[in-house]
Amino acid sequence: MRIDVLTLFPEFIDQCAAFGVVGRARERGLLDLRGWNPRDFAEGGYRKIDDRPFGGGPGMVMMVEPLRRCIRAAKQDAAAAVPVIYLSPQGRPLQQARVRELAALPRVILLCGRYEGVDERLLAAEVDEEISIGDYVLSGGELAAAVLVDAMARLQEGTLNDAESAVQDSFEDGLLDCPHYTHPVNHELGTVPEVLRSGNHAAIARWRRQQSLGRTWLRRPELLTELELSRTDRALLDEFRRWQEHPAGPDTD
Ligand code: 4HQ
Repeated sequence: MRIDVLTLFPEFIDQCAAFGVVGRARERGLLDLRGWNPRDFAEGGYRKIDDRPFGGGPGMVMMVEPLRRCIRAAKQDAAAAVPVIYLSPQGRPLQQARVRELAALPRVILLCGRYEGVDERLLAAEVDEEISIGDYVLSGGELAAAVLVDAMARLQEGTLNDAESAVQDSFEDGLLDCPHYTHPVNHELGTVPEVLRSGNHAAIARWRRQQSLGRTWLRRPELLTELELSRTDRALLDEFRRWQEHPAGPDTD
């Protein structure tokens, strides 16, 4: 997959793929990440890319033309249409389902705004989709773009090892992940649940599924309303809820 990122700070984007899973995707040739600086497409000695907002008010607005030329350059050798995505709090909140769809595309262009944002005419004419990474304010779109690059890169076929397989992740089945433990078994902060050391793979799978269901119910109940739980899942969740109400078990009340 090729991702072109338009930003006043292209070095920021280079850092995205410098290490870890995203770095590995790039090393393996599964990710082609390119930075473009709209300032390189600005005119005049000052190479001005922003100006004051009409109507007054604080801050600056990124101008149409440098961005338009930059988008044109990034699209230049594209075989087919490349979607342009603008990162902004006004966008659709990012979810794993959309990450999966975008990660399956051959190319995307990510547009990062700074200051108060981008002239609305550029957004209307050139942007296909606005995405938000959450209801908070960043000082620029770069961190949001980095989030999207990371989430798409790790889904590129051949990026994750078997051990890192994406199928078990939070959200892949609409549920939060289960708890994880490693050595030592006994620690002053607690003991590893017996079932995980039992070697009983069916019991382990059942426990993990139950923990995923239970945590989703406790922490993100709205996620459960979007799922059609199977009879088995409903039984697991009911049992979890009963434990939640009577932690020491039904015998001791
Ligand atoms: N910004 N999700 C304002 C964000 C943001 C977000 C990016 C700040 C765009 C102009 N982007 N600039 N939240 O806060 O994506």
